[in-house]
Amino acid sequence: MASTDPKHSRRRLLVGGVALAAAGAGGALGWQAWRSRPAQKPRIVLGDGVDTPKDMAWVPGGVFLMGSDHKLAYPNERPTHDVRVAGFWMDVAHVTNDQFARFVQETGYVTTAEQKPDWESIRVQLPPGTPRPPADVLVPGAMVFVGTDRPVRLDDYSRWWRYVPGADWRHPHGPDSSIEGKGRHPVVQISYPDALAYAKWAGKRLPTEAEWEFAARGGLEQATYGWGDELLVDGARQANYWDVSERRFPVVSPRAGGAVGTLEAGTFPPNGYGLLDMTGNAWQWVADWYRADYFAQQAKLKRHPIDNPLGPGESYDPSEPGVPLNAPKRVIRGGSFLCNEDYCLSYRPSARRGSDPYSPMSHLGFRLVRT
Ligand SMILES: [Cu+2]
Repeated sequence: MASTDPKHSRRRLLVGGVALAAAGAGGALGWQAWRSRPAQKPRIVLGDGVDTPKDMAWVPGGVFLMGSDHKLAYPNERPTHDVRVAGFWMDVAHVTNDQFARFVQETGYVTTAEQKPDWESIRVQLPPGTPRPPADVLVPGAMVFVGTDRPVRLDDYSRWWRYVPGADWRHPHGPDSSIEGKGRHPVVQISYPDALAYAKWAGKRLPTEAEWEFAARGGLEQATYGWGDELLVDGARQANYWDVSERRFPVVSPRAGGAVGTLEAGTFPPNGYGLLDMTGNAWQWVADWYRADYFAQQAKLKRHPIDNPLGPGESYDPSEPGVPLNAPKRVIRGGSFLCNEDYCLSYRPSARRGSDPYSPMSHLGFRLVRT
């Protein structure tokens, strides 16, 4: 991409700057998401790569209302409760294909998707007593969003998700796909252990769920979206999600517009802390175990705000029939290019889901923090 591309120069300004006043940057570049709440306008502070970490933004921490009681909120986001997080640095964008390639080059790391699946990690996600499948079924691969060629009932995601042998981070949609030209896209097909391995190499860590939500809110208390209460800003989309006004989910026929996927970081404006794609584009692993009722438990605690919560001690998810309630799941946040109003409205800062830590997916990546 030419360096004169406005997306690029915008991004360079972002990561090159040390401290951009949000008002100045917003006005000059047309990012005006915070205009409606001037009192909460945070200052964007970006690492300079000298005294402070490169390509990371400072998230100041503080007390905030975690979760949501909004009409769009799912039960697992309820109720709101006071949480305090300490300040931290956070990656401005998802870890990209280029960055992950450097890690693999230096360490020789082999991701979960590239290895023969481990029966033990599969077994715990299945009803007790499920027989071990024949060995030739357990081949390296990953879950790929394949979509449908016509509208379908949205009650069974196996209509649009498939286990594809040979899918991995270099071939996110299967062996015939590639990441050529996608160096600055989020790396996907990353398991939770893959994210941890990268984090160790990079000297960073996954955010806690509370840190992630504090960061995703961009300084806006209880706004519906990361940029405010309205989906569109001056008629423009603010994130990479599935727009049901353009096409039915999950139809990917050529007539409907063909394949969907991740977009390069910087396609949409940053949030109040200078973070890109905190919602939409690709889901992000966070550190915590997932419990659907965790927020309800937290809200019942006597002392608020709750200081730097680290999540529950084990998983609980009643939302997937056939999967044991306590099957291990980690929290994923932010939603993806697939999220939409008709099926899973997860490009909201409070939206949360549990995901099998050993199951890489074509809509799931990560970003890291440092304290
Ligand atoms: Cu979704």
